[in-house]
Amino acid sequence: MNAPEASLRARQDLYAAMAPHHLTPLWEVLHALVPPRPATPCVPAHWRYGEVRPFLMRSGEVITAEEAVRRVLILENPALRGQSAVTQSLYAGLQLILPGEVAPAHRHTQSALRFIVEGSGAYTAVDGERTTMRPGDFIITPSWTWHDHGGSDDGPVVWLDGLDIPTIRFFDAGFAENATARSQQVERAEGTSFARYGHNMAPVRHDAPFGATSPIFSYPYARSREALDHLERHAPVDPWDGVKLRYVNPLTGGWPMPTMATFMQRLPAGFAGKPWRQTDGAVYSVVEGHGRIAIDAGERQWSFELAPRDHVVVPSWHTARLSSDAGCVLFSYSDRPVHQALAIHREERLS
Ligand code: GTQ
Repeated sequence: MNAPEASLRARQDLYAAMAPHHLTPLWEVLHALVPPRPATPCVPAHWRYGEVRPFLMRSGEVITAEEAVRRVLILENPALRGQSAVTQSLYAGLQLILPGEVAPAHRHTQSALRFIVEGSGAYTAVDGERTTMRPGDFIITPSWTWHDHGGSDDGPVVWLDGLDIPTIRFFDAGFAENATARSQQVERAEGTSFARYGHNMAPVRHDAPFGATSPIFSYPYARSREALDHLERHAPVDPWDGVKLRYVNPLTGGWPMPTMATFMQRLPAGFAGKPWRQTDGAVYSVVEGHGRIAIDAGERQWSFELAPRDHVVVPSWHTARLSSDAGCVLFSYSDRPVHQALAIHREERLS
């Protein structure tokens, strides 16, 4: 519908007159504001570990963990450069700690997950307890808990940092504080949280020590892998996901963190998955083996060959399909708990 020239001019005059009053007409932007389907500015992206690792190691030569506070290379969505975001709501980075180094204690309202990518024997401390890092472990730093990280005698340790930084920024709810001591005091033996909460049991008179966040702060890879192996051999394989489990908060059965969902899945050898799409954008970390993810956004397609320690982001409502010739294991996280809390989560399994 084309309005006559004169009324178009009248409209432009009106918009120009109201602009200094911080007013703007809805009808000029309505379809972009309320799109028929998610129209994310994010794009799929793949970070090959072979390409990223040399930059991480060079970072280790030019700055210490102490100077950097956190020596991290941020995985930025190519369409969101400068925003420190891998999707509109999630942050991802690869953190390096070298032998003898300490990343000093601080706390913040942003929640963090650590997924160990390379090396063993570094530790992270949360609320007076340390946990030793091993590849494939999923570790939680709950909102507003003191945390510091320390290096391993055995060599460099690299982990994926998944934080809800853009979500907290969106809500303008970020607070942070540095501790006076470099490292926090150890107050409990390593493994205490796991003994209390990690065996399908809980203390008789327990409280939830971290509120909405799981009281388990390290979910060891050996346990997750054992479960996936058993299910691959003895239970039906899902045509979309292969064998996929979600991590849980044992006190609630819900997600381990209020803002981020975490998953681990095994694609059996010869797996050729069916396509799906979901509103929660997700970040994948390849734990073991090789595979492929094909992503389709209608007008554009991507296909990424996955190798161990690679990272991939799949934005909202992009159709994705997983496959593997020889089998592989994938860890992933997304903002699904927020979608579910807002009752807007959607997922479609396609054929
Ligand atoms: O380890 O506390 O990648 O505060 C970004 C911000 C890691 C951390 C990041 C952080 C941390």
